Amino acid sequence: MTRLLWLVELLLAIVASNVSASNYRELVGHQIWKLDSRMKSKMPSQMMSEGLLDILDHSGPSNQVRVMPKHVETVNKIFKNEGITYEVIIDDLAAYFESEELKDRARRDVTEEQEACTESRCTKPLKTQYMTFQQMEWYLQNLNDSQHRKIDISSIGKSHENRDIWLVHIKSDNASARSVWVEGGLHAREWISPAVAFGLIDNILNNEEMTSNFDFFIAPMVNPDGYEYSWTNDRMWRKNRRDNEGRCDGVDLNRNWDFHFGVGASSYPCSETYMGPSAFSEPETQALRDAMTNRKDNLTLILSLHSYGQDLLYPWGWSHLVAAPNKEELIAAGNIFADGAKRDGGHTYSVINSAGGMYYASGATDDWALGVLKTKYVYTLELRDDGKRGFTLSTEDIDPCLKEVWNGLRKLLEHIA
Ligand code: 0X9
Ligand code: ZN
Repeated sequence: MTRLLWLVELLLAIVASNVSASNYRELVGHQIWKLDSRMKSKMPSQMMSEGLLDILDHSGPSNQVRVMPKHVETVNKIFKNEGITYEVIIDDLAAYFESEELKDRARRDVTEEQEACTESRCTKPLKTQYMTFQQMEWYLQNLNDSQHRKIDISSIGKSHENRDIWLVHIKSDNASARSVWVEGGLHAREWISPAVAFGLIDNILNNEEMTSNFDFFIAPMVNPDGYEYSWTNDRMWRKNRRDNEGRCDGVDLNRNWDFHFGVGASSYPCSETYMGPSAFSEPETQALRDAMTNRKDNLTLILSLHSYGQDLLYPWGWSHLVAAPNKEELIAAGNIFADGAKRDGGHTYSVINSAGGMYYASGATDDWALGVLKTKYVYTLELRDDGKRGFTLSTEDIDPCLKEVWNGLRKLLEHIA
């Protein structure tokens, strides 16, 4: 009898793994817990450093964490001791993602206008689908062939797995123009980030007046290995793909920059926030550092696109006890962005300090850009949503999310100009 049960279980497991899209298979049995928002404990942050759980939204509004099956018991025990209460809102992430994807697909069949991005034709970034890394390169190739006068596309370096990190420069004719830098896709699973970055490139090219005062430097996909891996193997992959020699792979590229390196980051490779063996140990952050440093004298705004939470975060992230030198102006300008974003039915974005919640984090793009490059306006923008779909944001949200960022950015740039 036990043998029969065992056989049935095995068969069920095989069926389950076959129906799982390949990038959900790793997530069988992973749970999402929603912590009681009244609890203000540093314990989850500490547990994340130890690799026991994965905080999904570092700016805090959704209070959700992912727990791997092998850690469920331990995490539950620690929470009990600490008096942290929670609700299991998803008990099998793989099954959940599959059902959401089916719904999305059914909806798309009805509503989707036909978009194309193939090797021979990719004239627009997709808005009703997320683009694969290959489609991103096809689009950039197309852009390079068609828009020579206005743009300059270059590879600023290679990832661990030898993929290019592309930088799109949309040029201004104005010799005294200041520069805007946009970074997309640093965290692999945050697919809305590159989608918005590519949408911004297209919007800027279609609105000539945008370049009358500004040069734009947009690096729309800065963690190509991690992104690819989130398509092929693990939809929740966050880090890059460094081989940590036998231990868990990957470095959190938003903990690897050399400014207060190691404060509020993990030294444990299995943690989602592993900072890496040393500051700037990663080819991806080295490439960004060098390309940004080369242009530092003209940079006036640096925007790092992430998800999720709908927050515009201003530095510092390494400590909330020290205020950024231009904190008041960062808040004032941030509110102008948020007002712009909210127009025409856009969502609400809160302007908050990166380290204001429970989670200090150092070694991020934003702190380095303010602390070392001394760029005046530096933000991390946590895009949609507020936790309902999180990283697997519906493709229905791509266009409205781009619109609100575009409206916000335009207002912000009017203010800066
Ligand atoms: O924790 C992060 O790296 C960012 N949040 S995310 O959920 N996208 O991972 C926020 C970074 C904010 N900046 C600093 N803490 N310096
Ligand atoms: Zn992120």
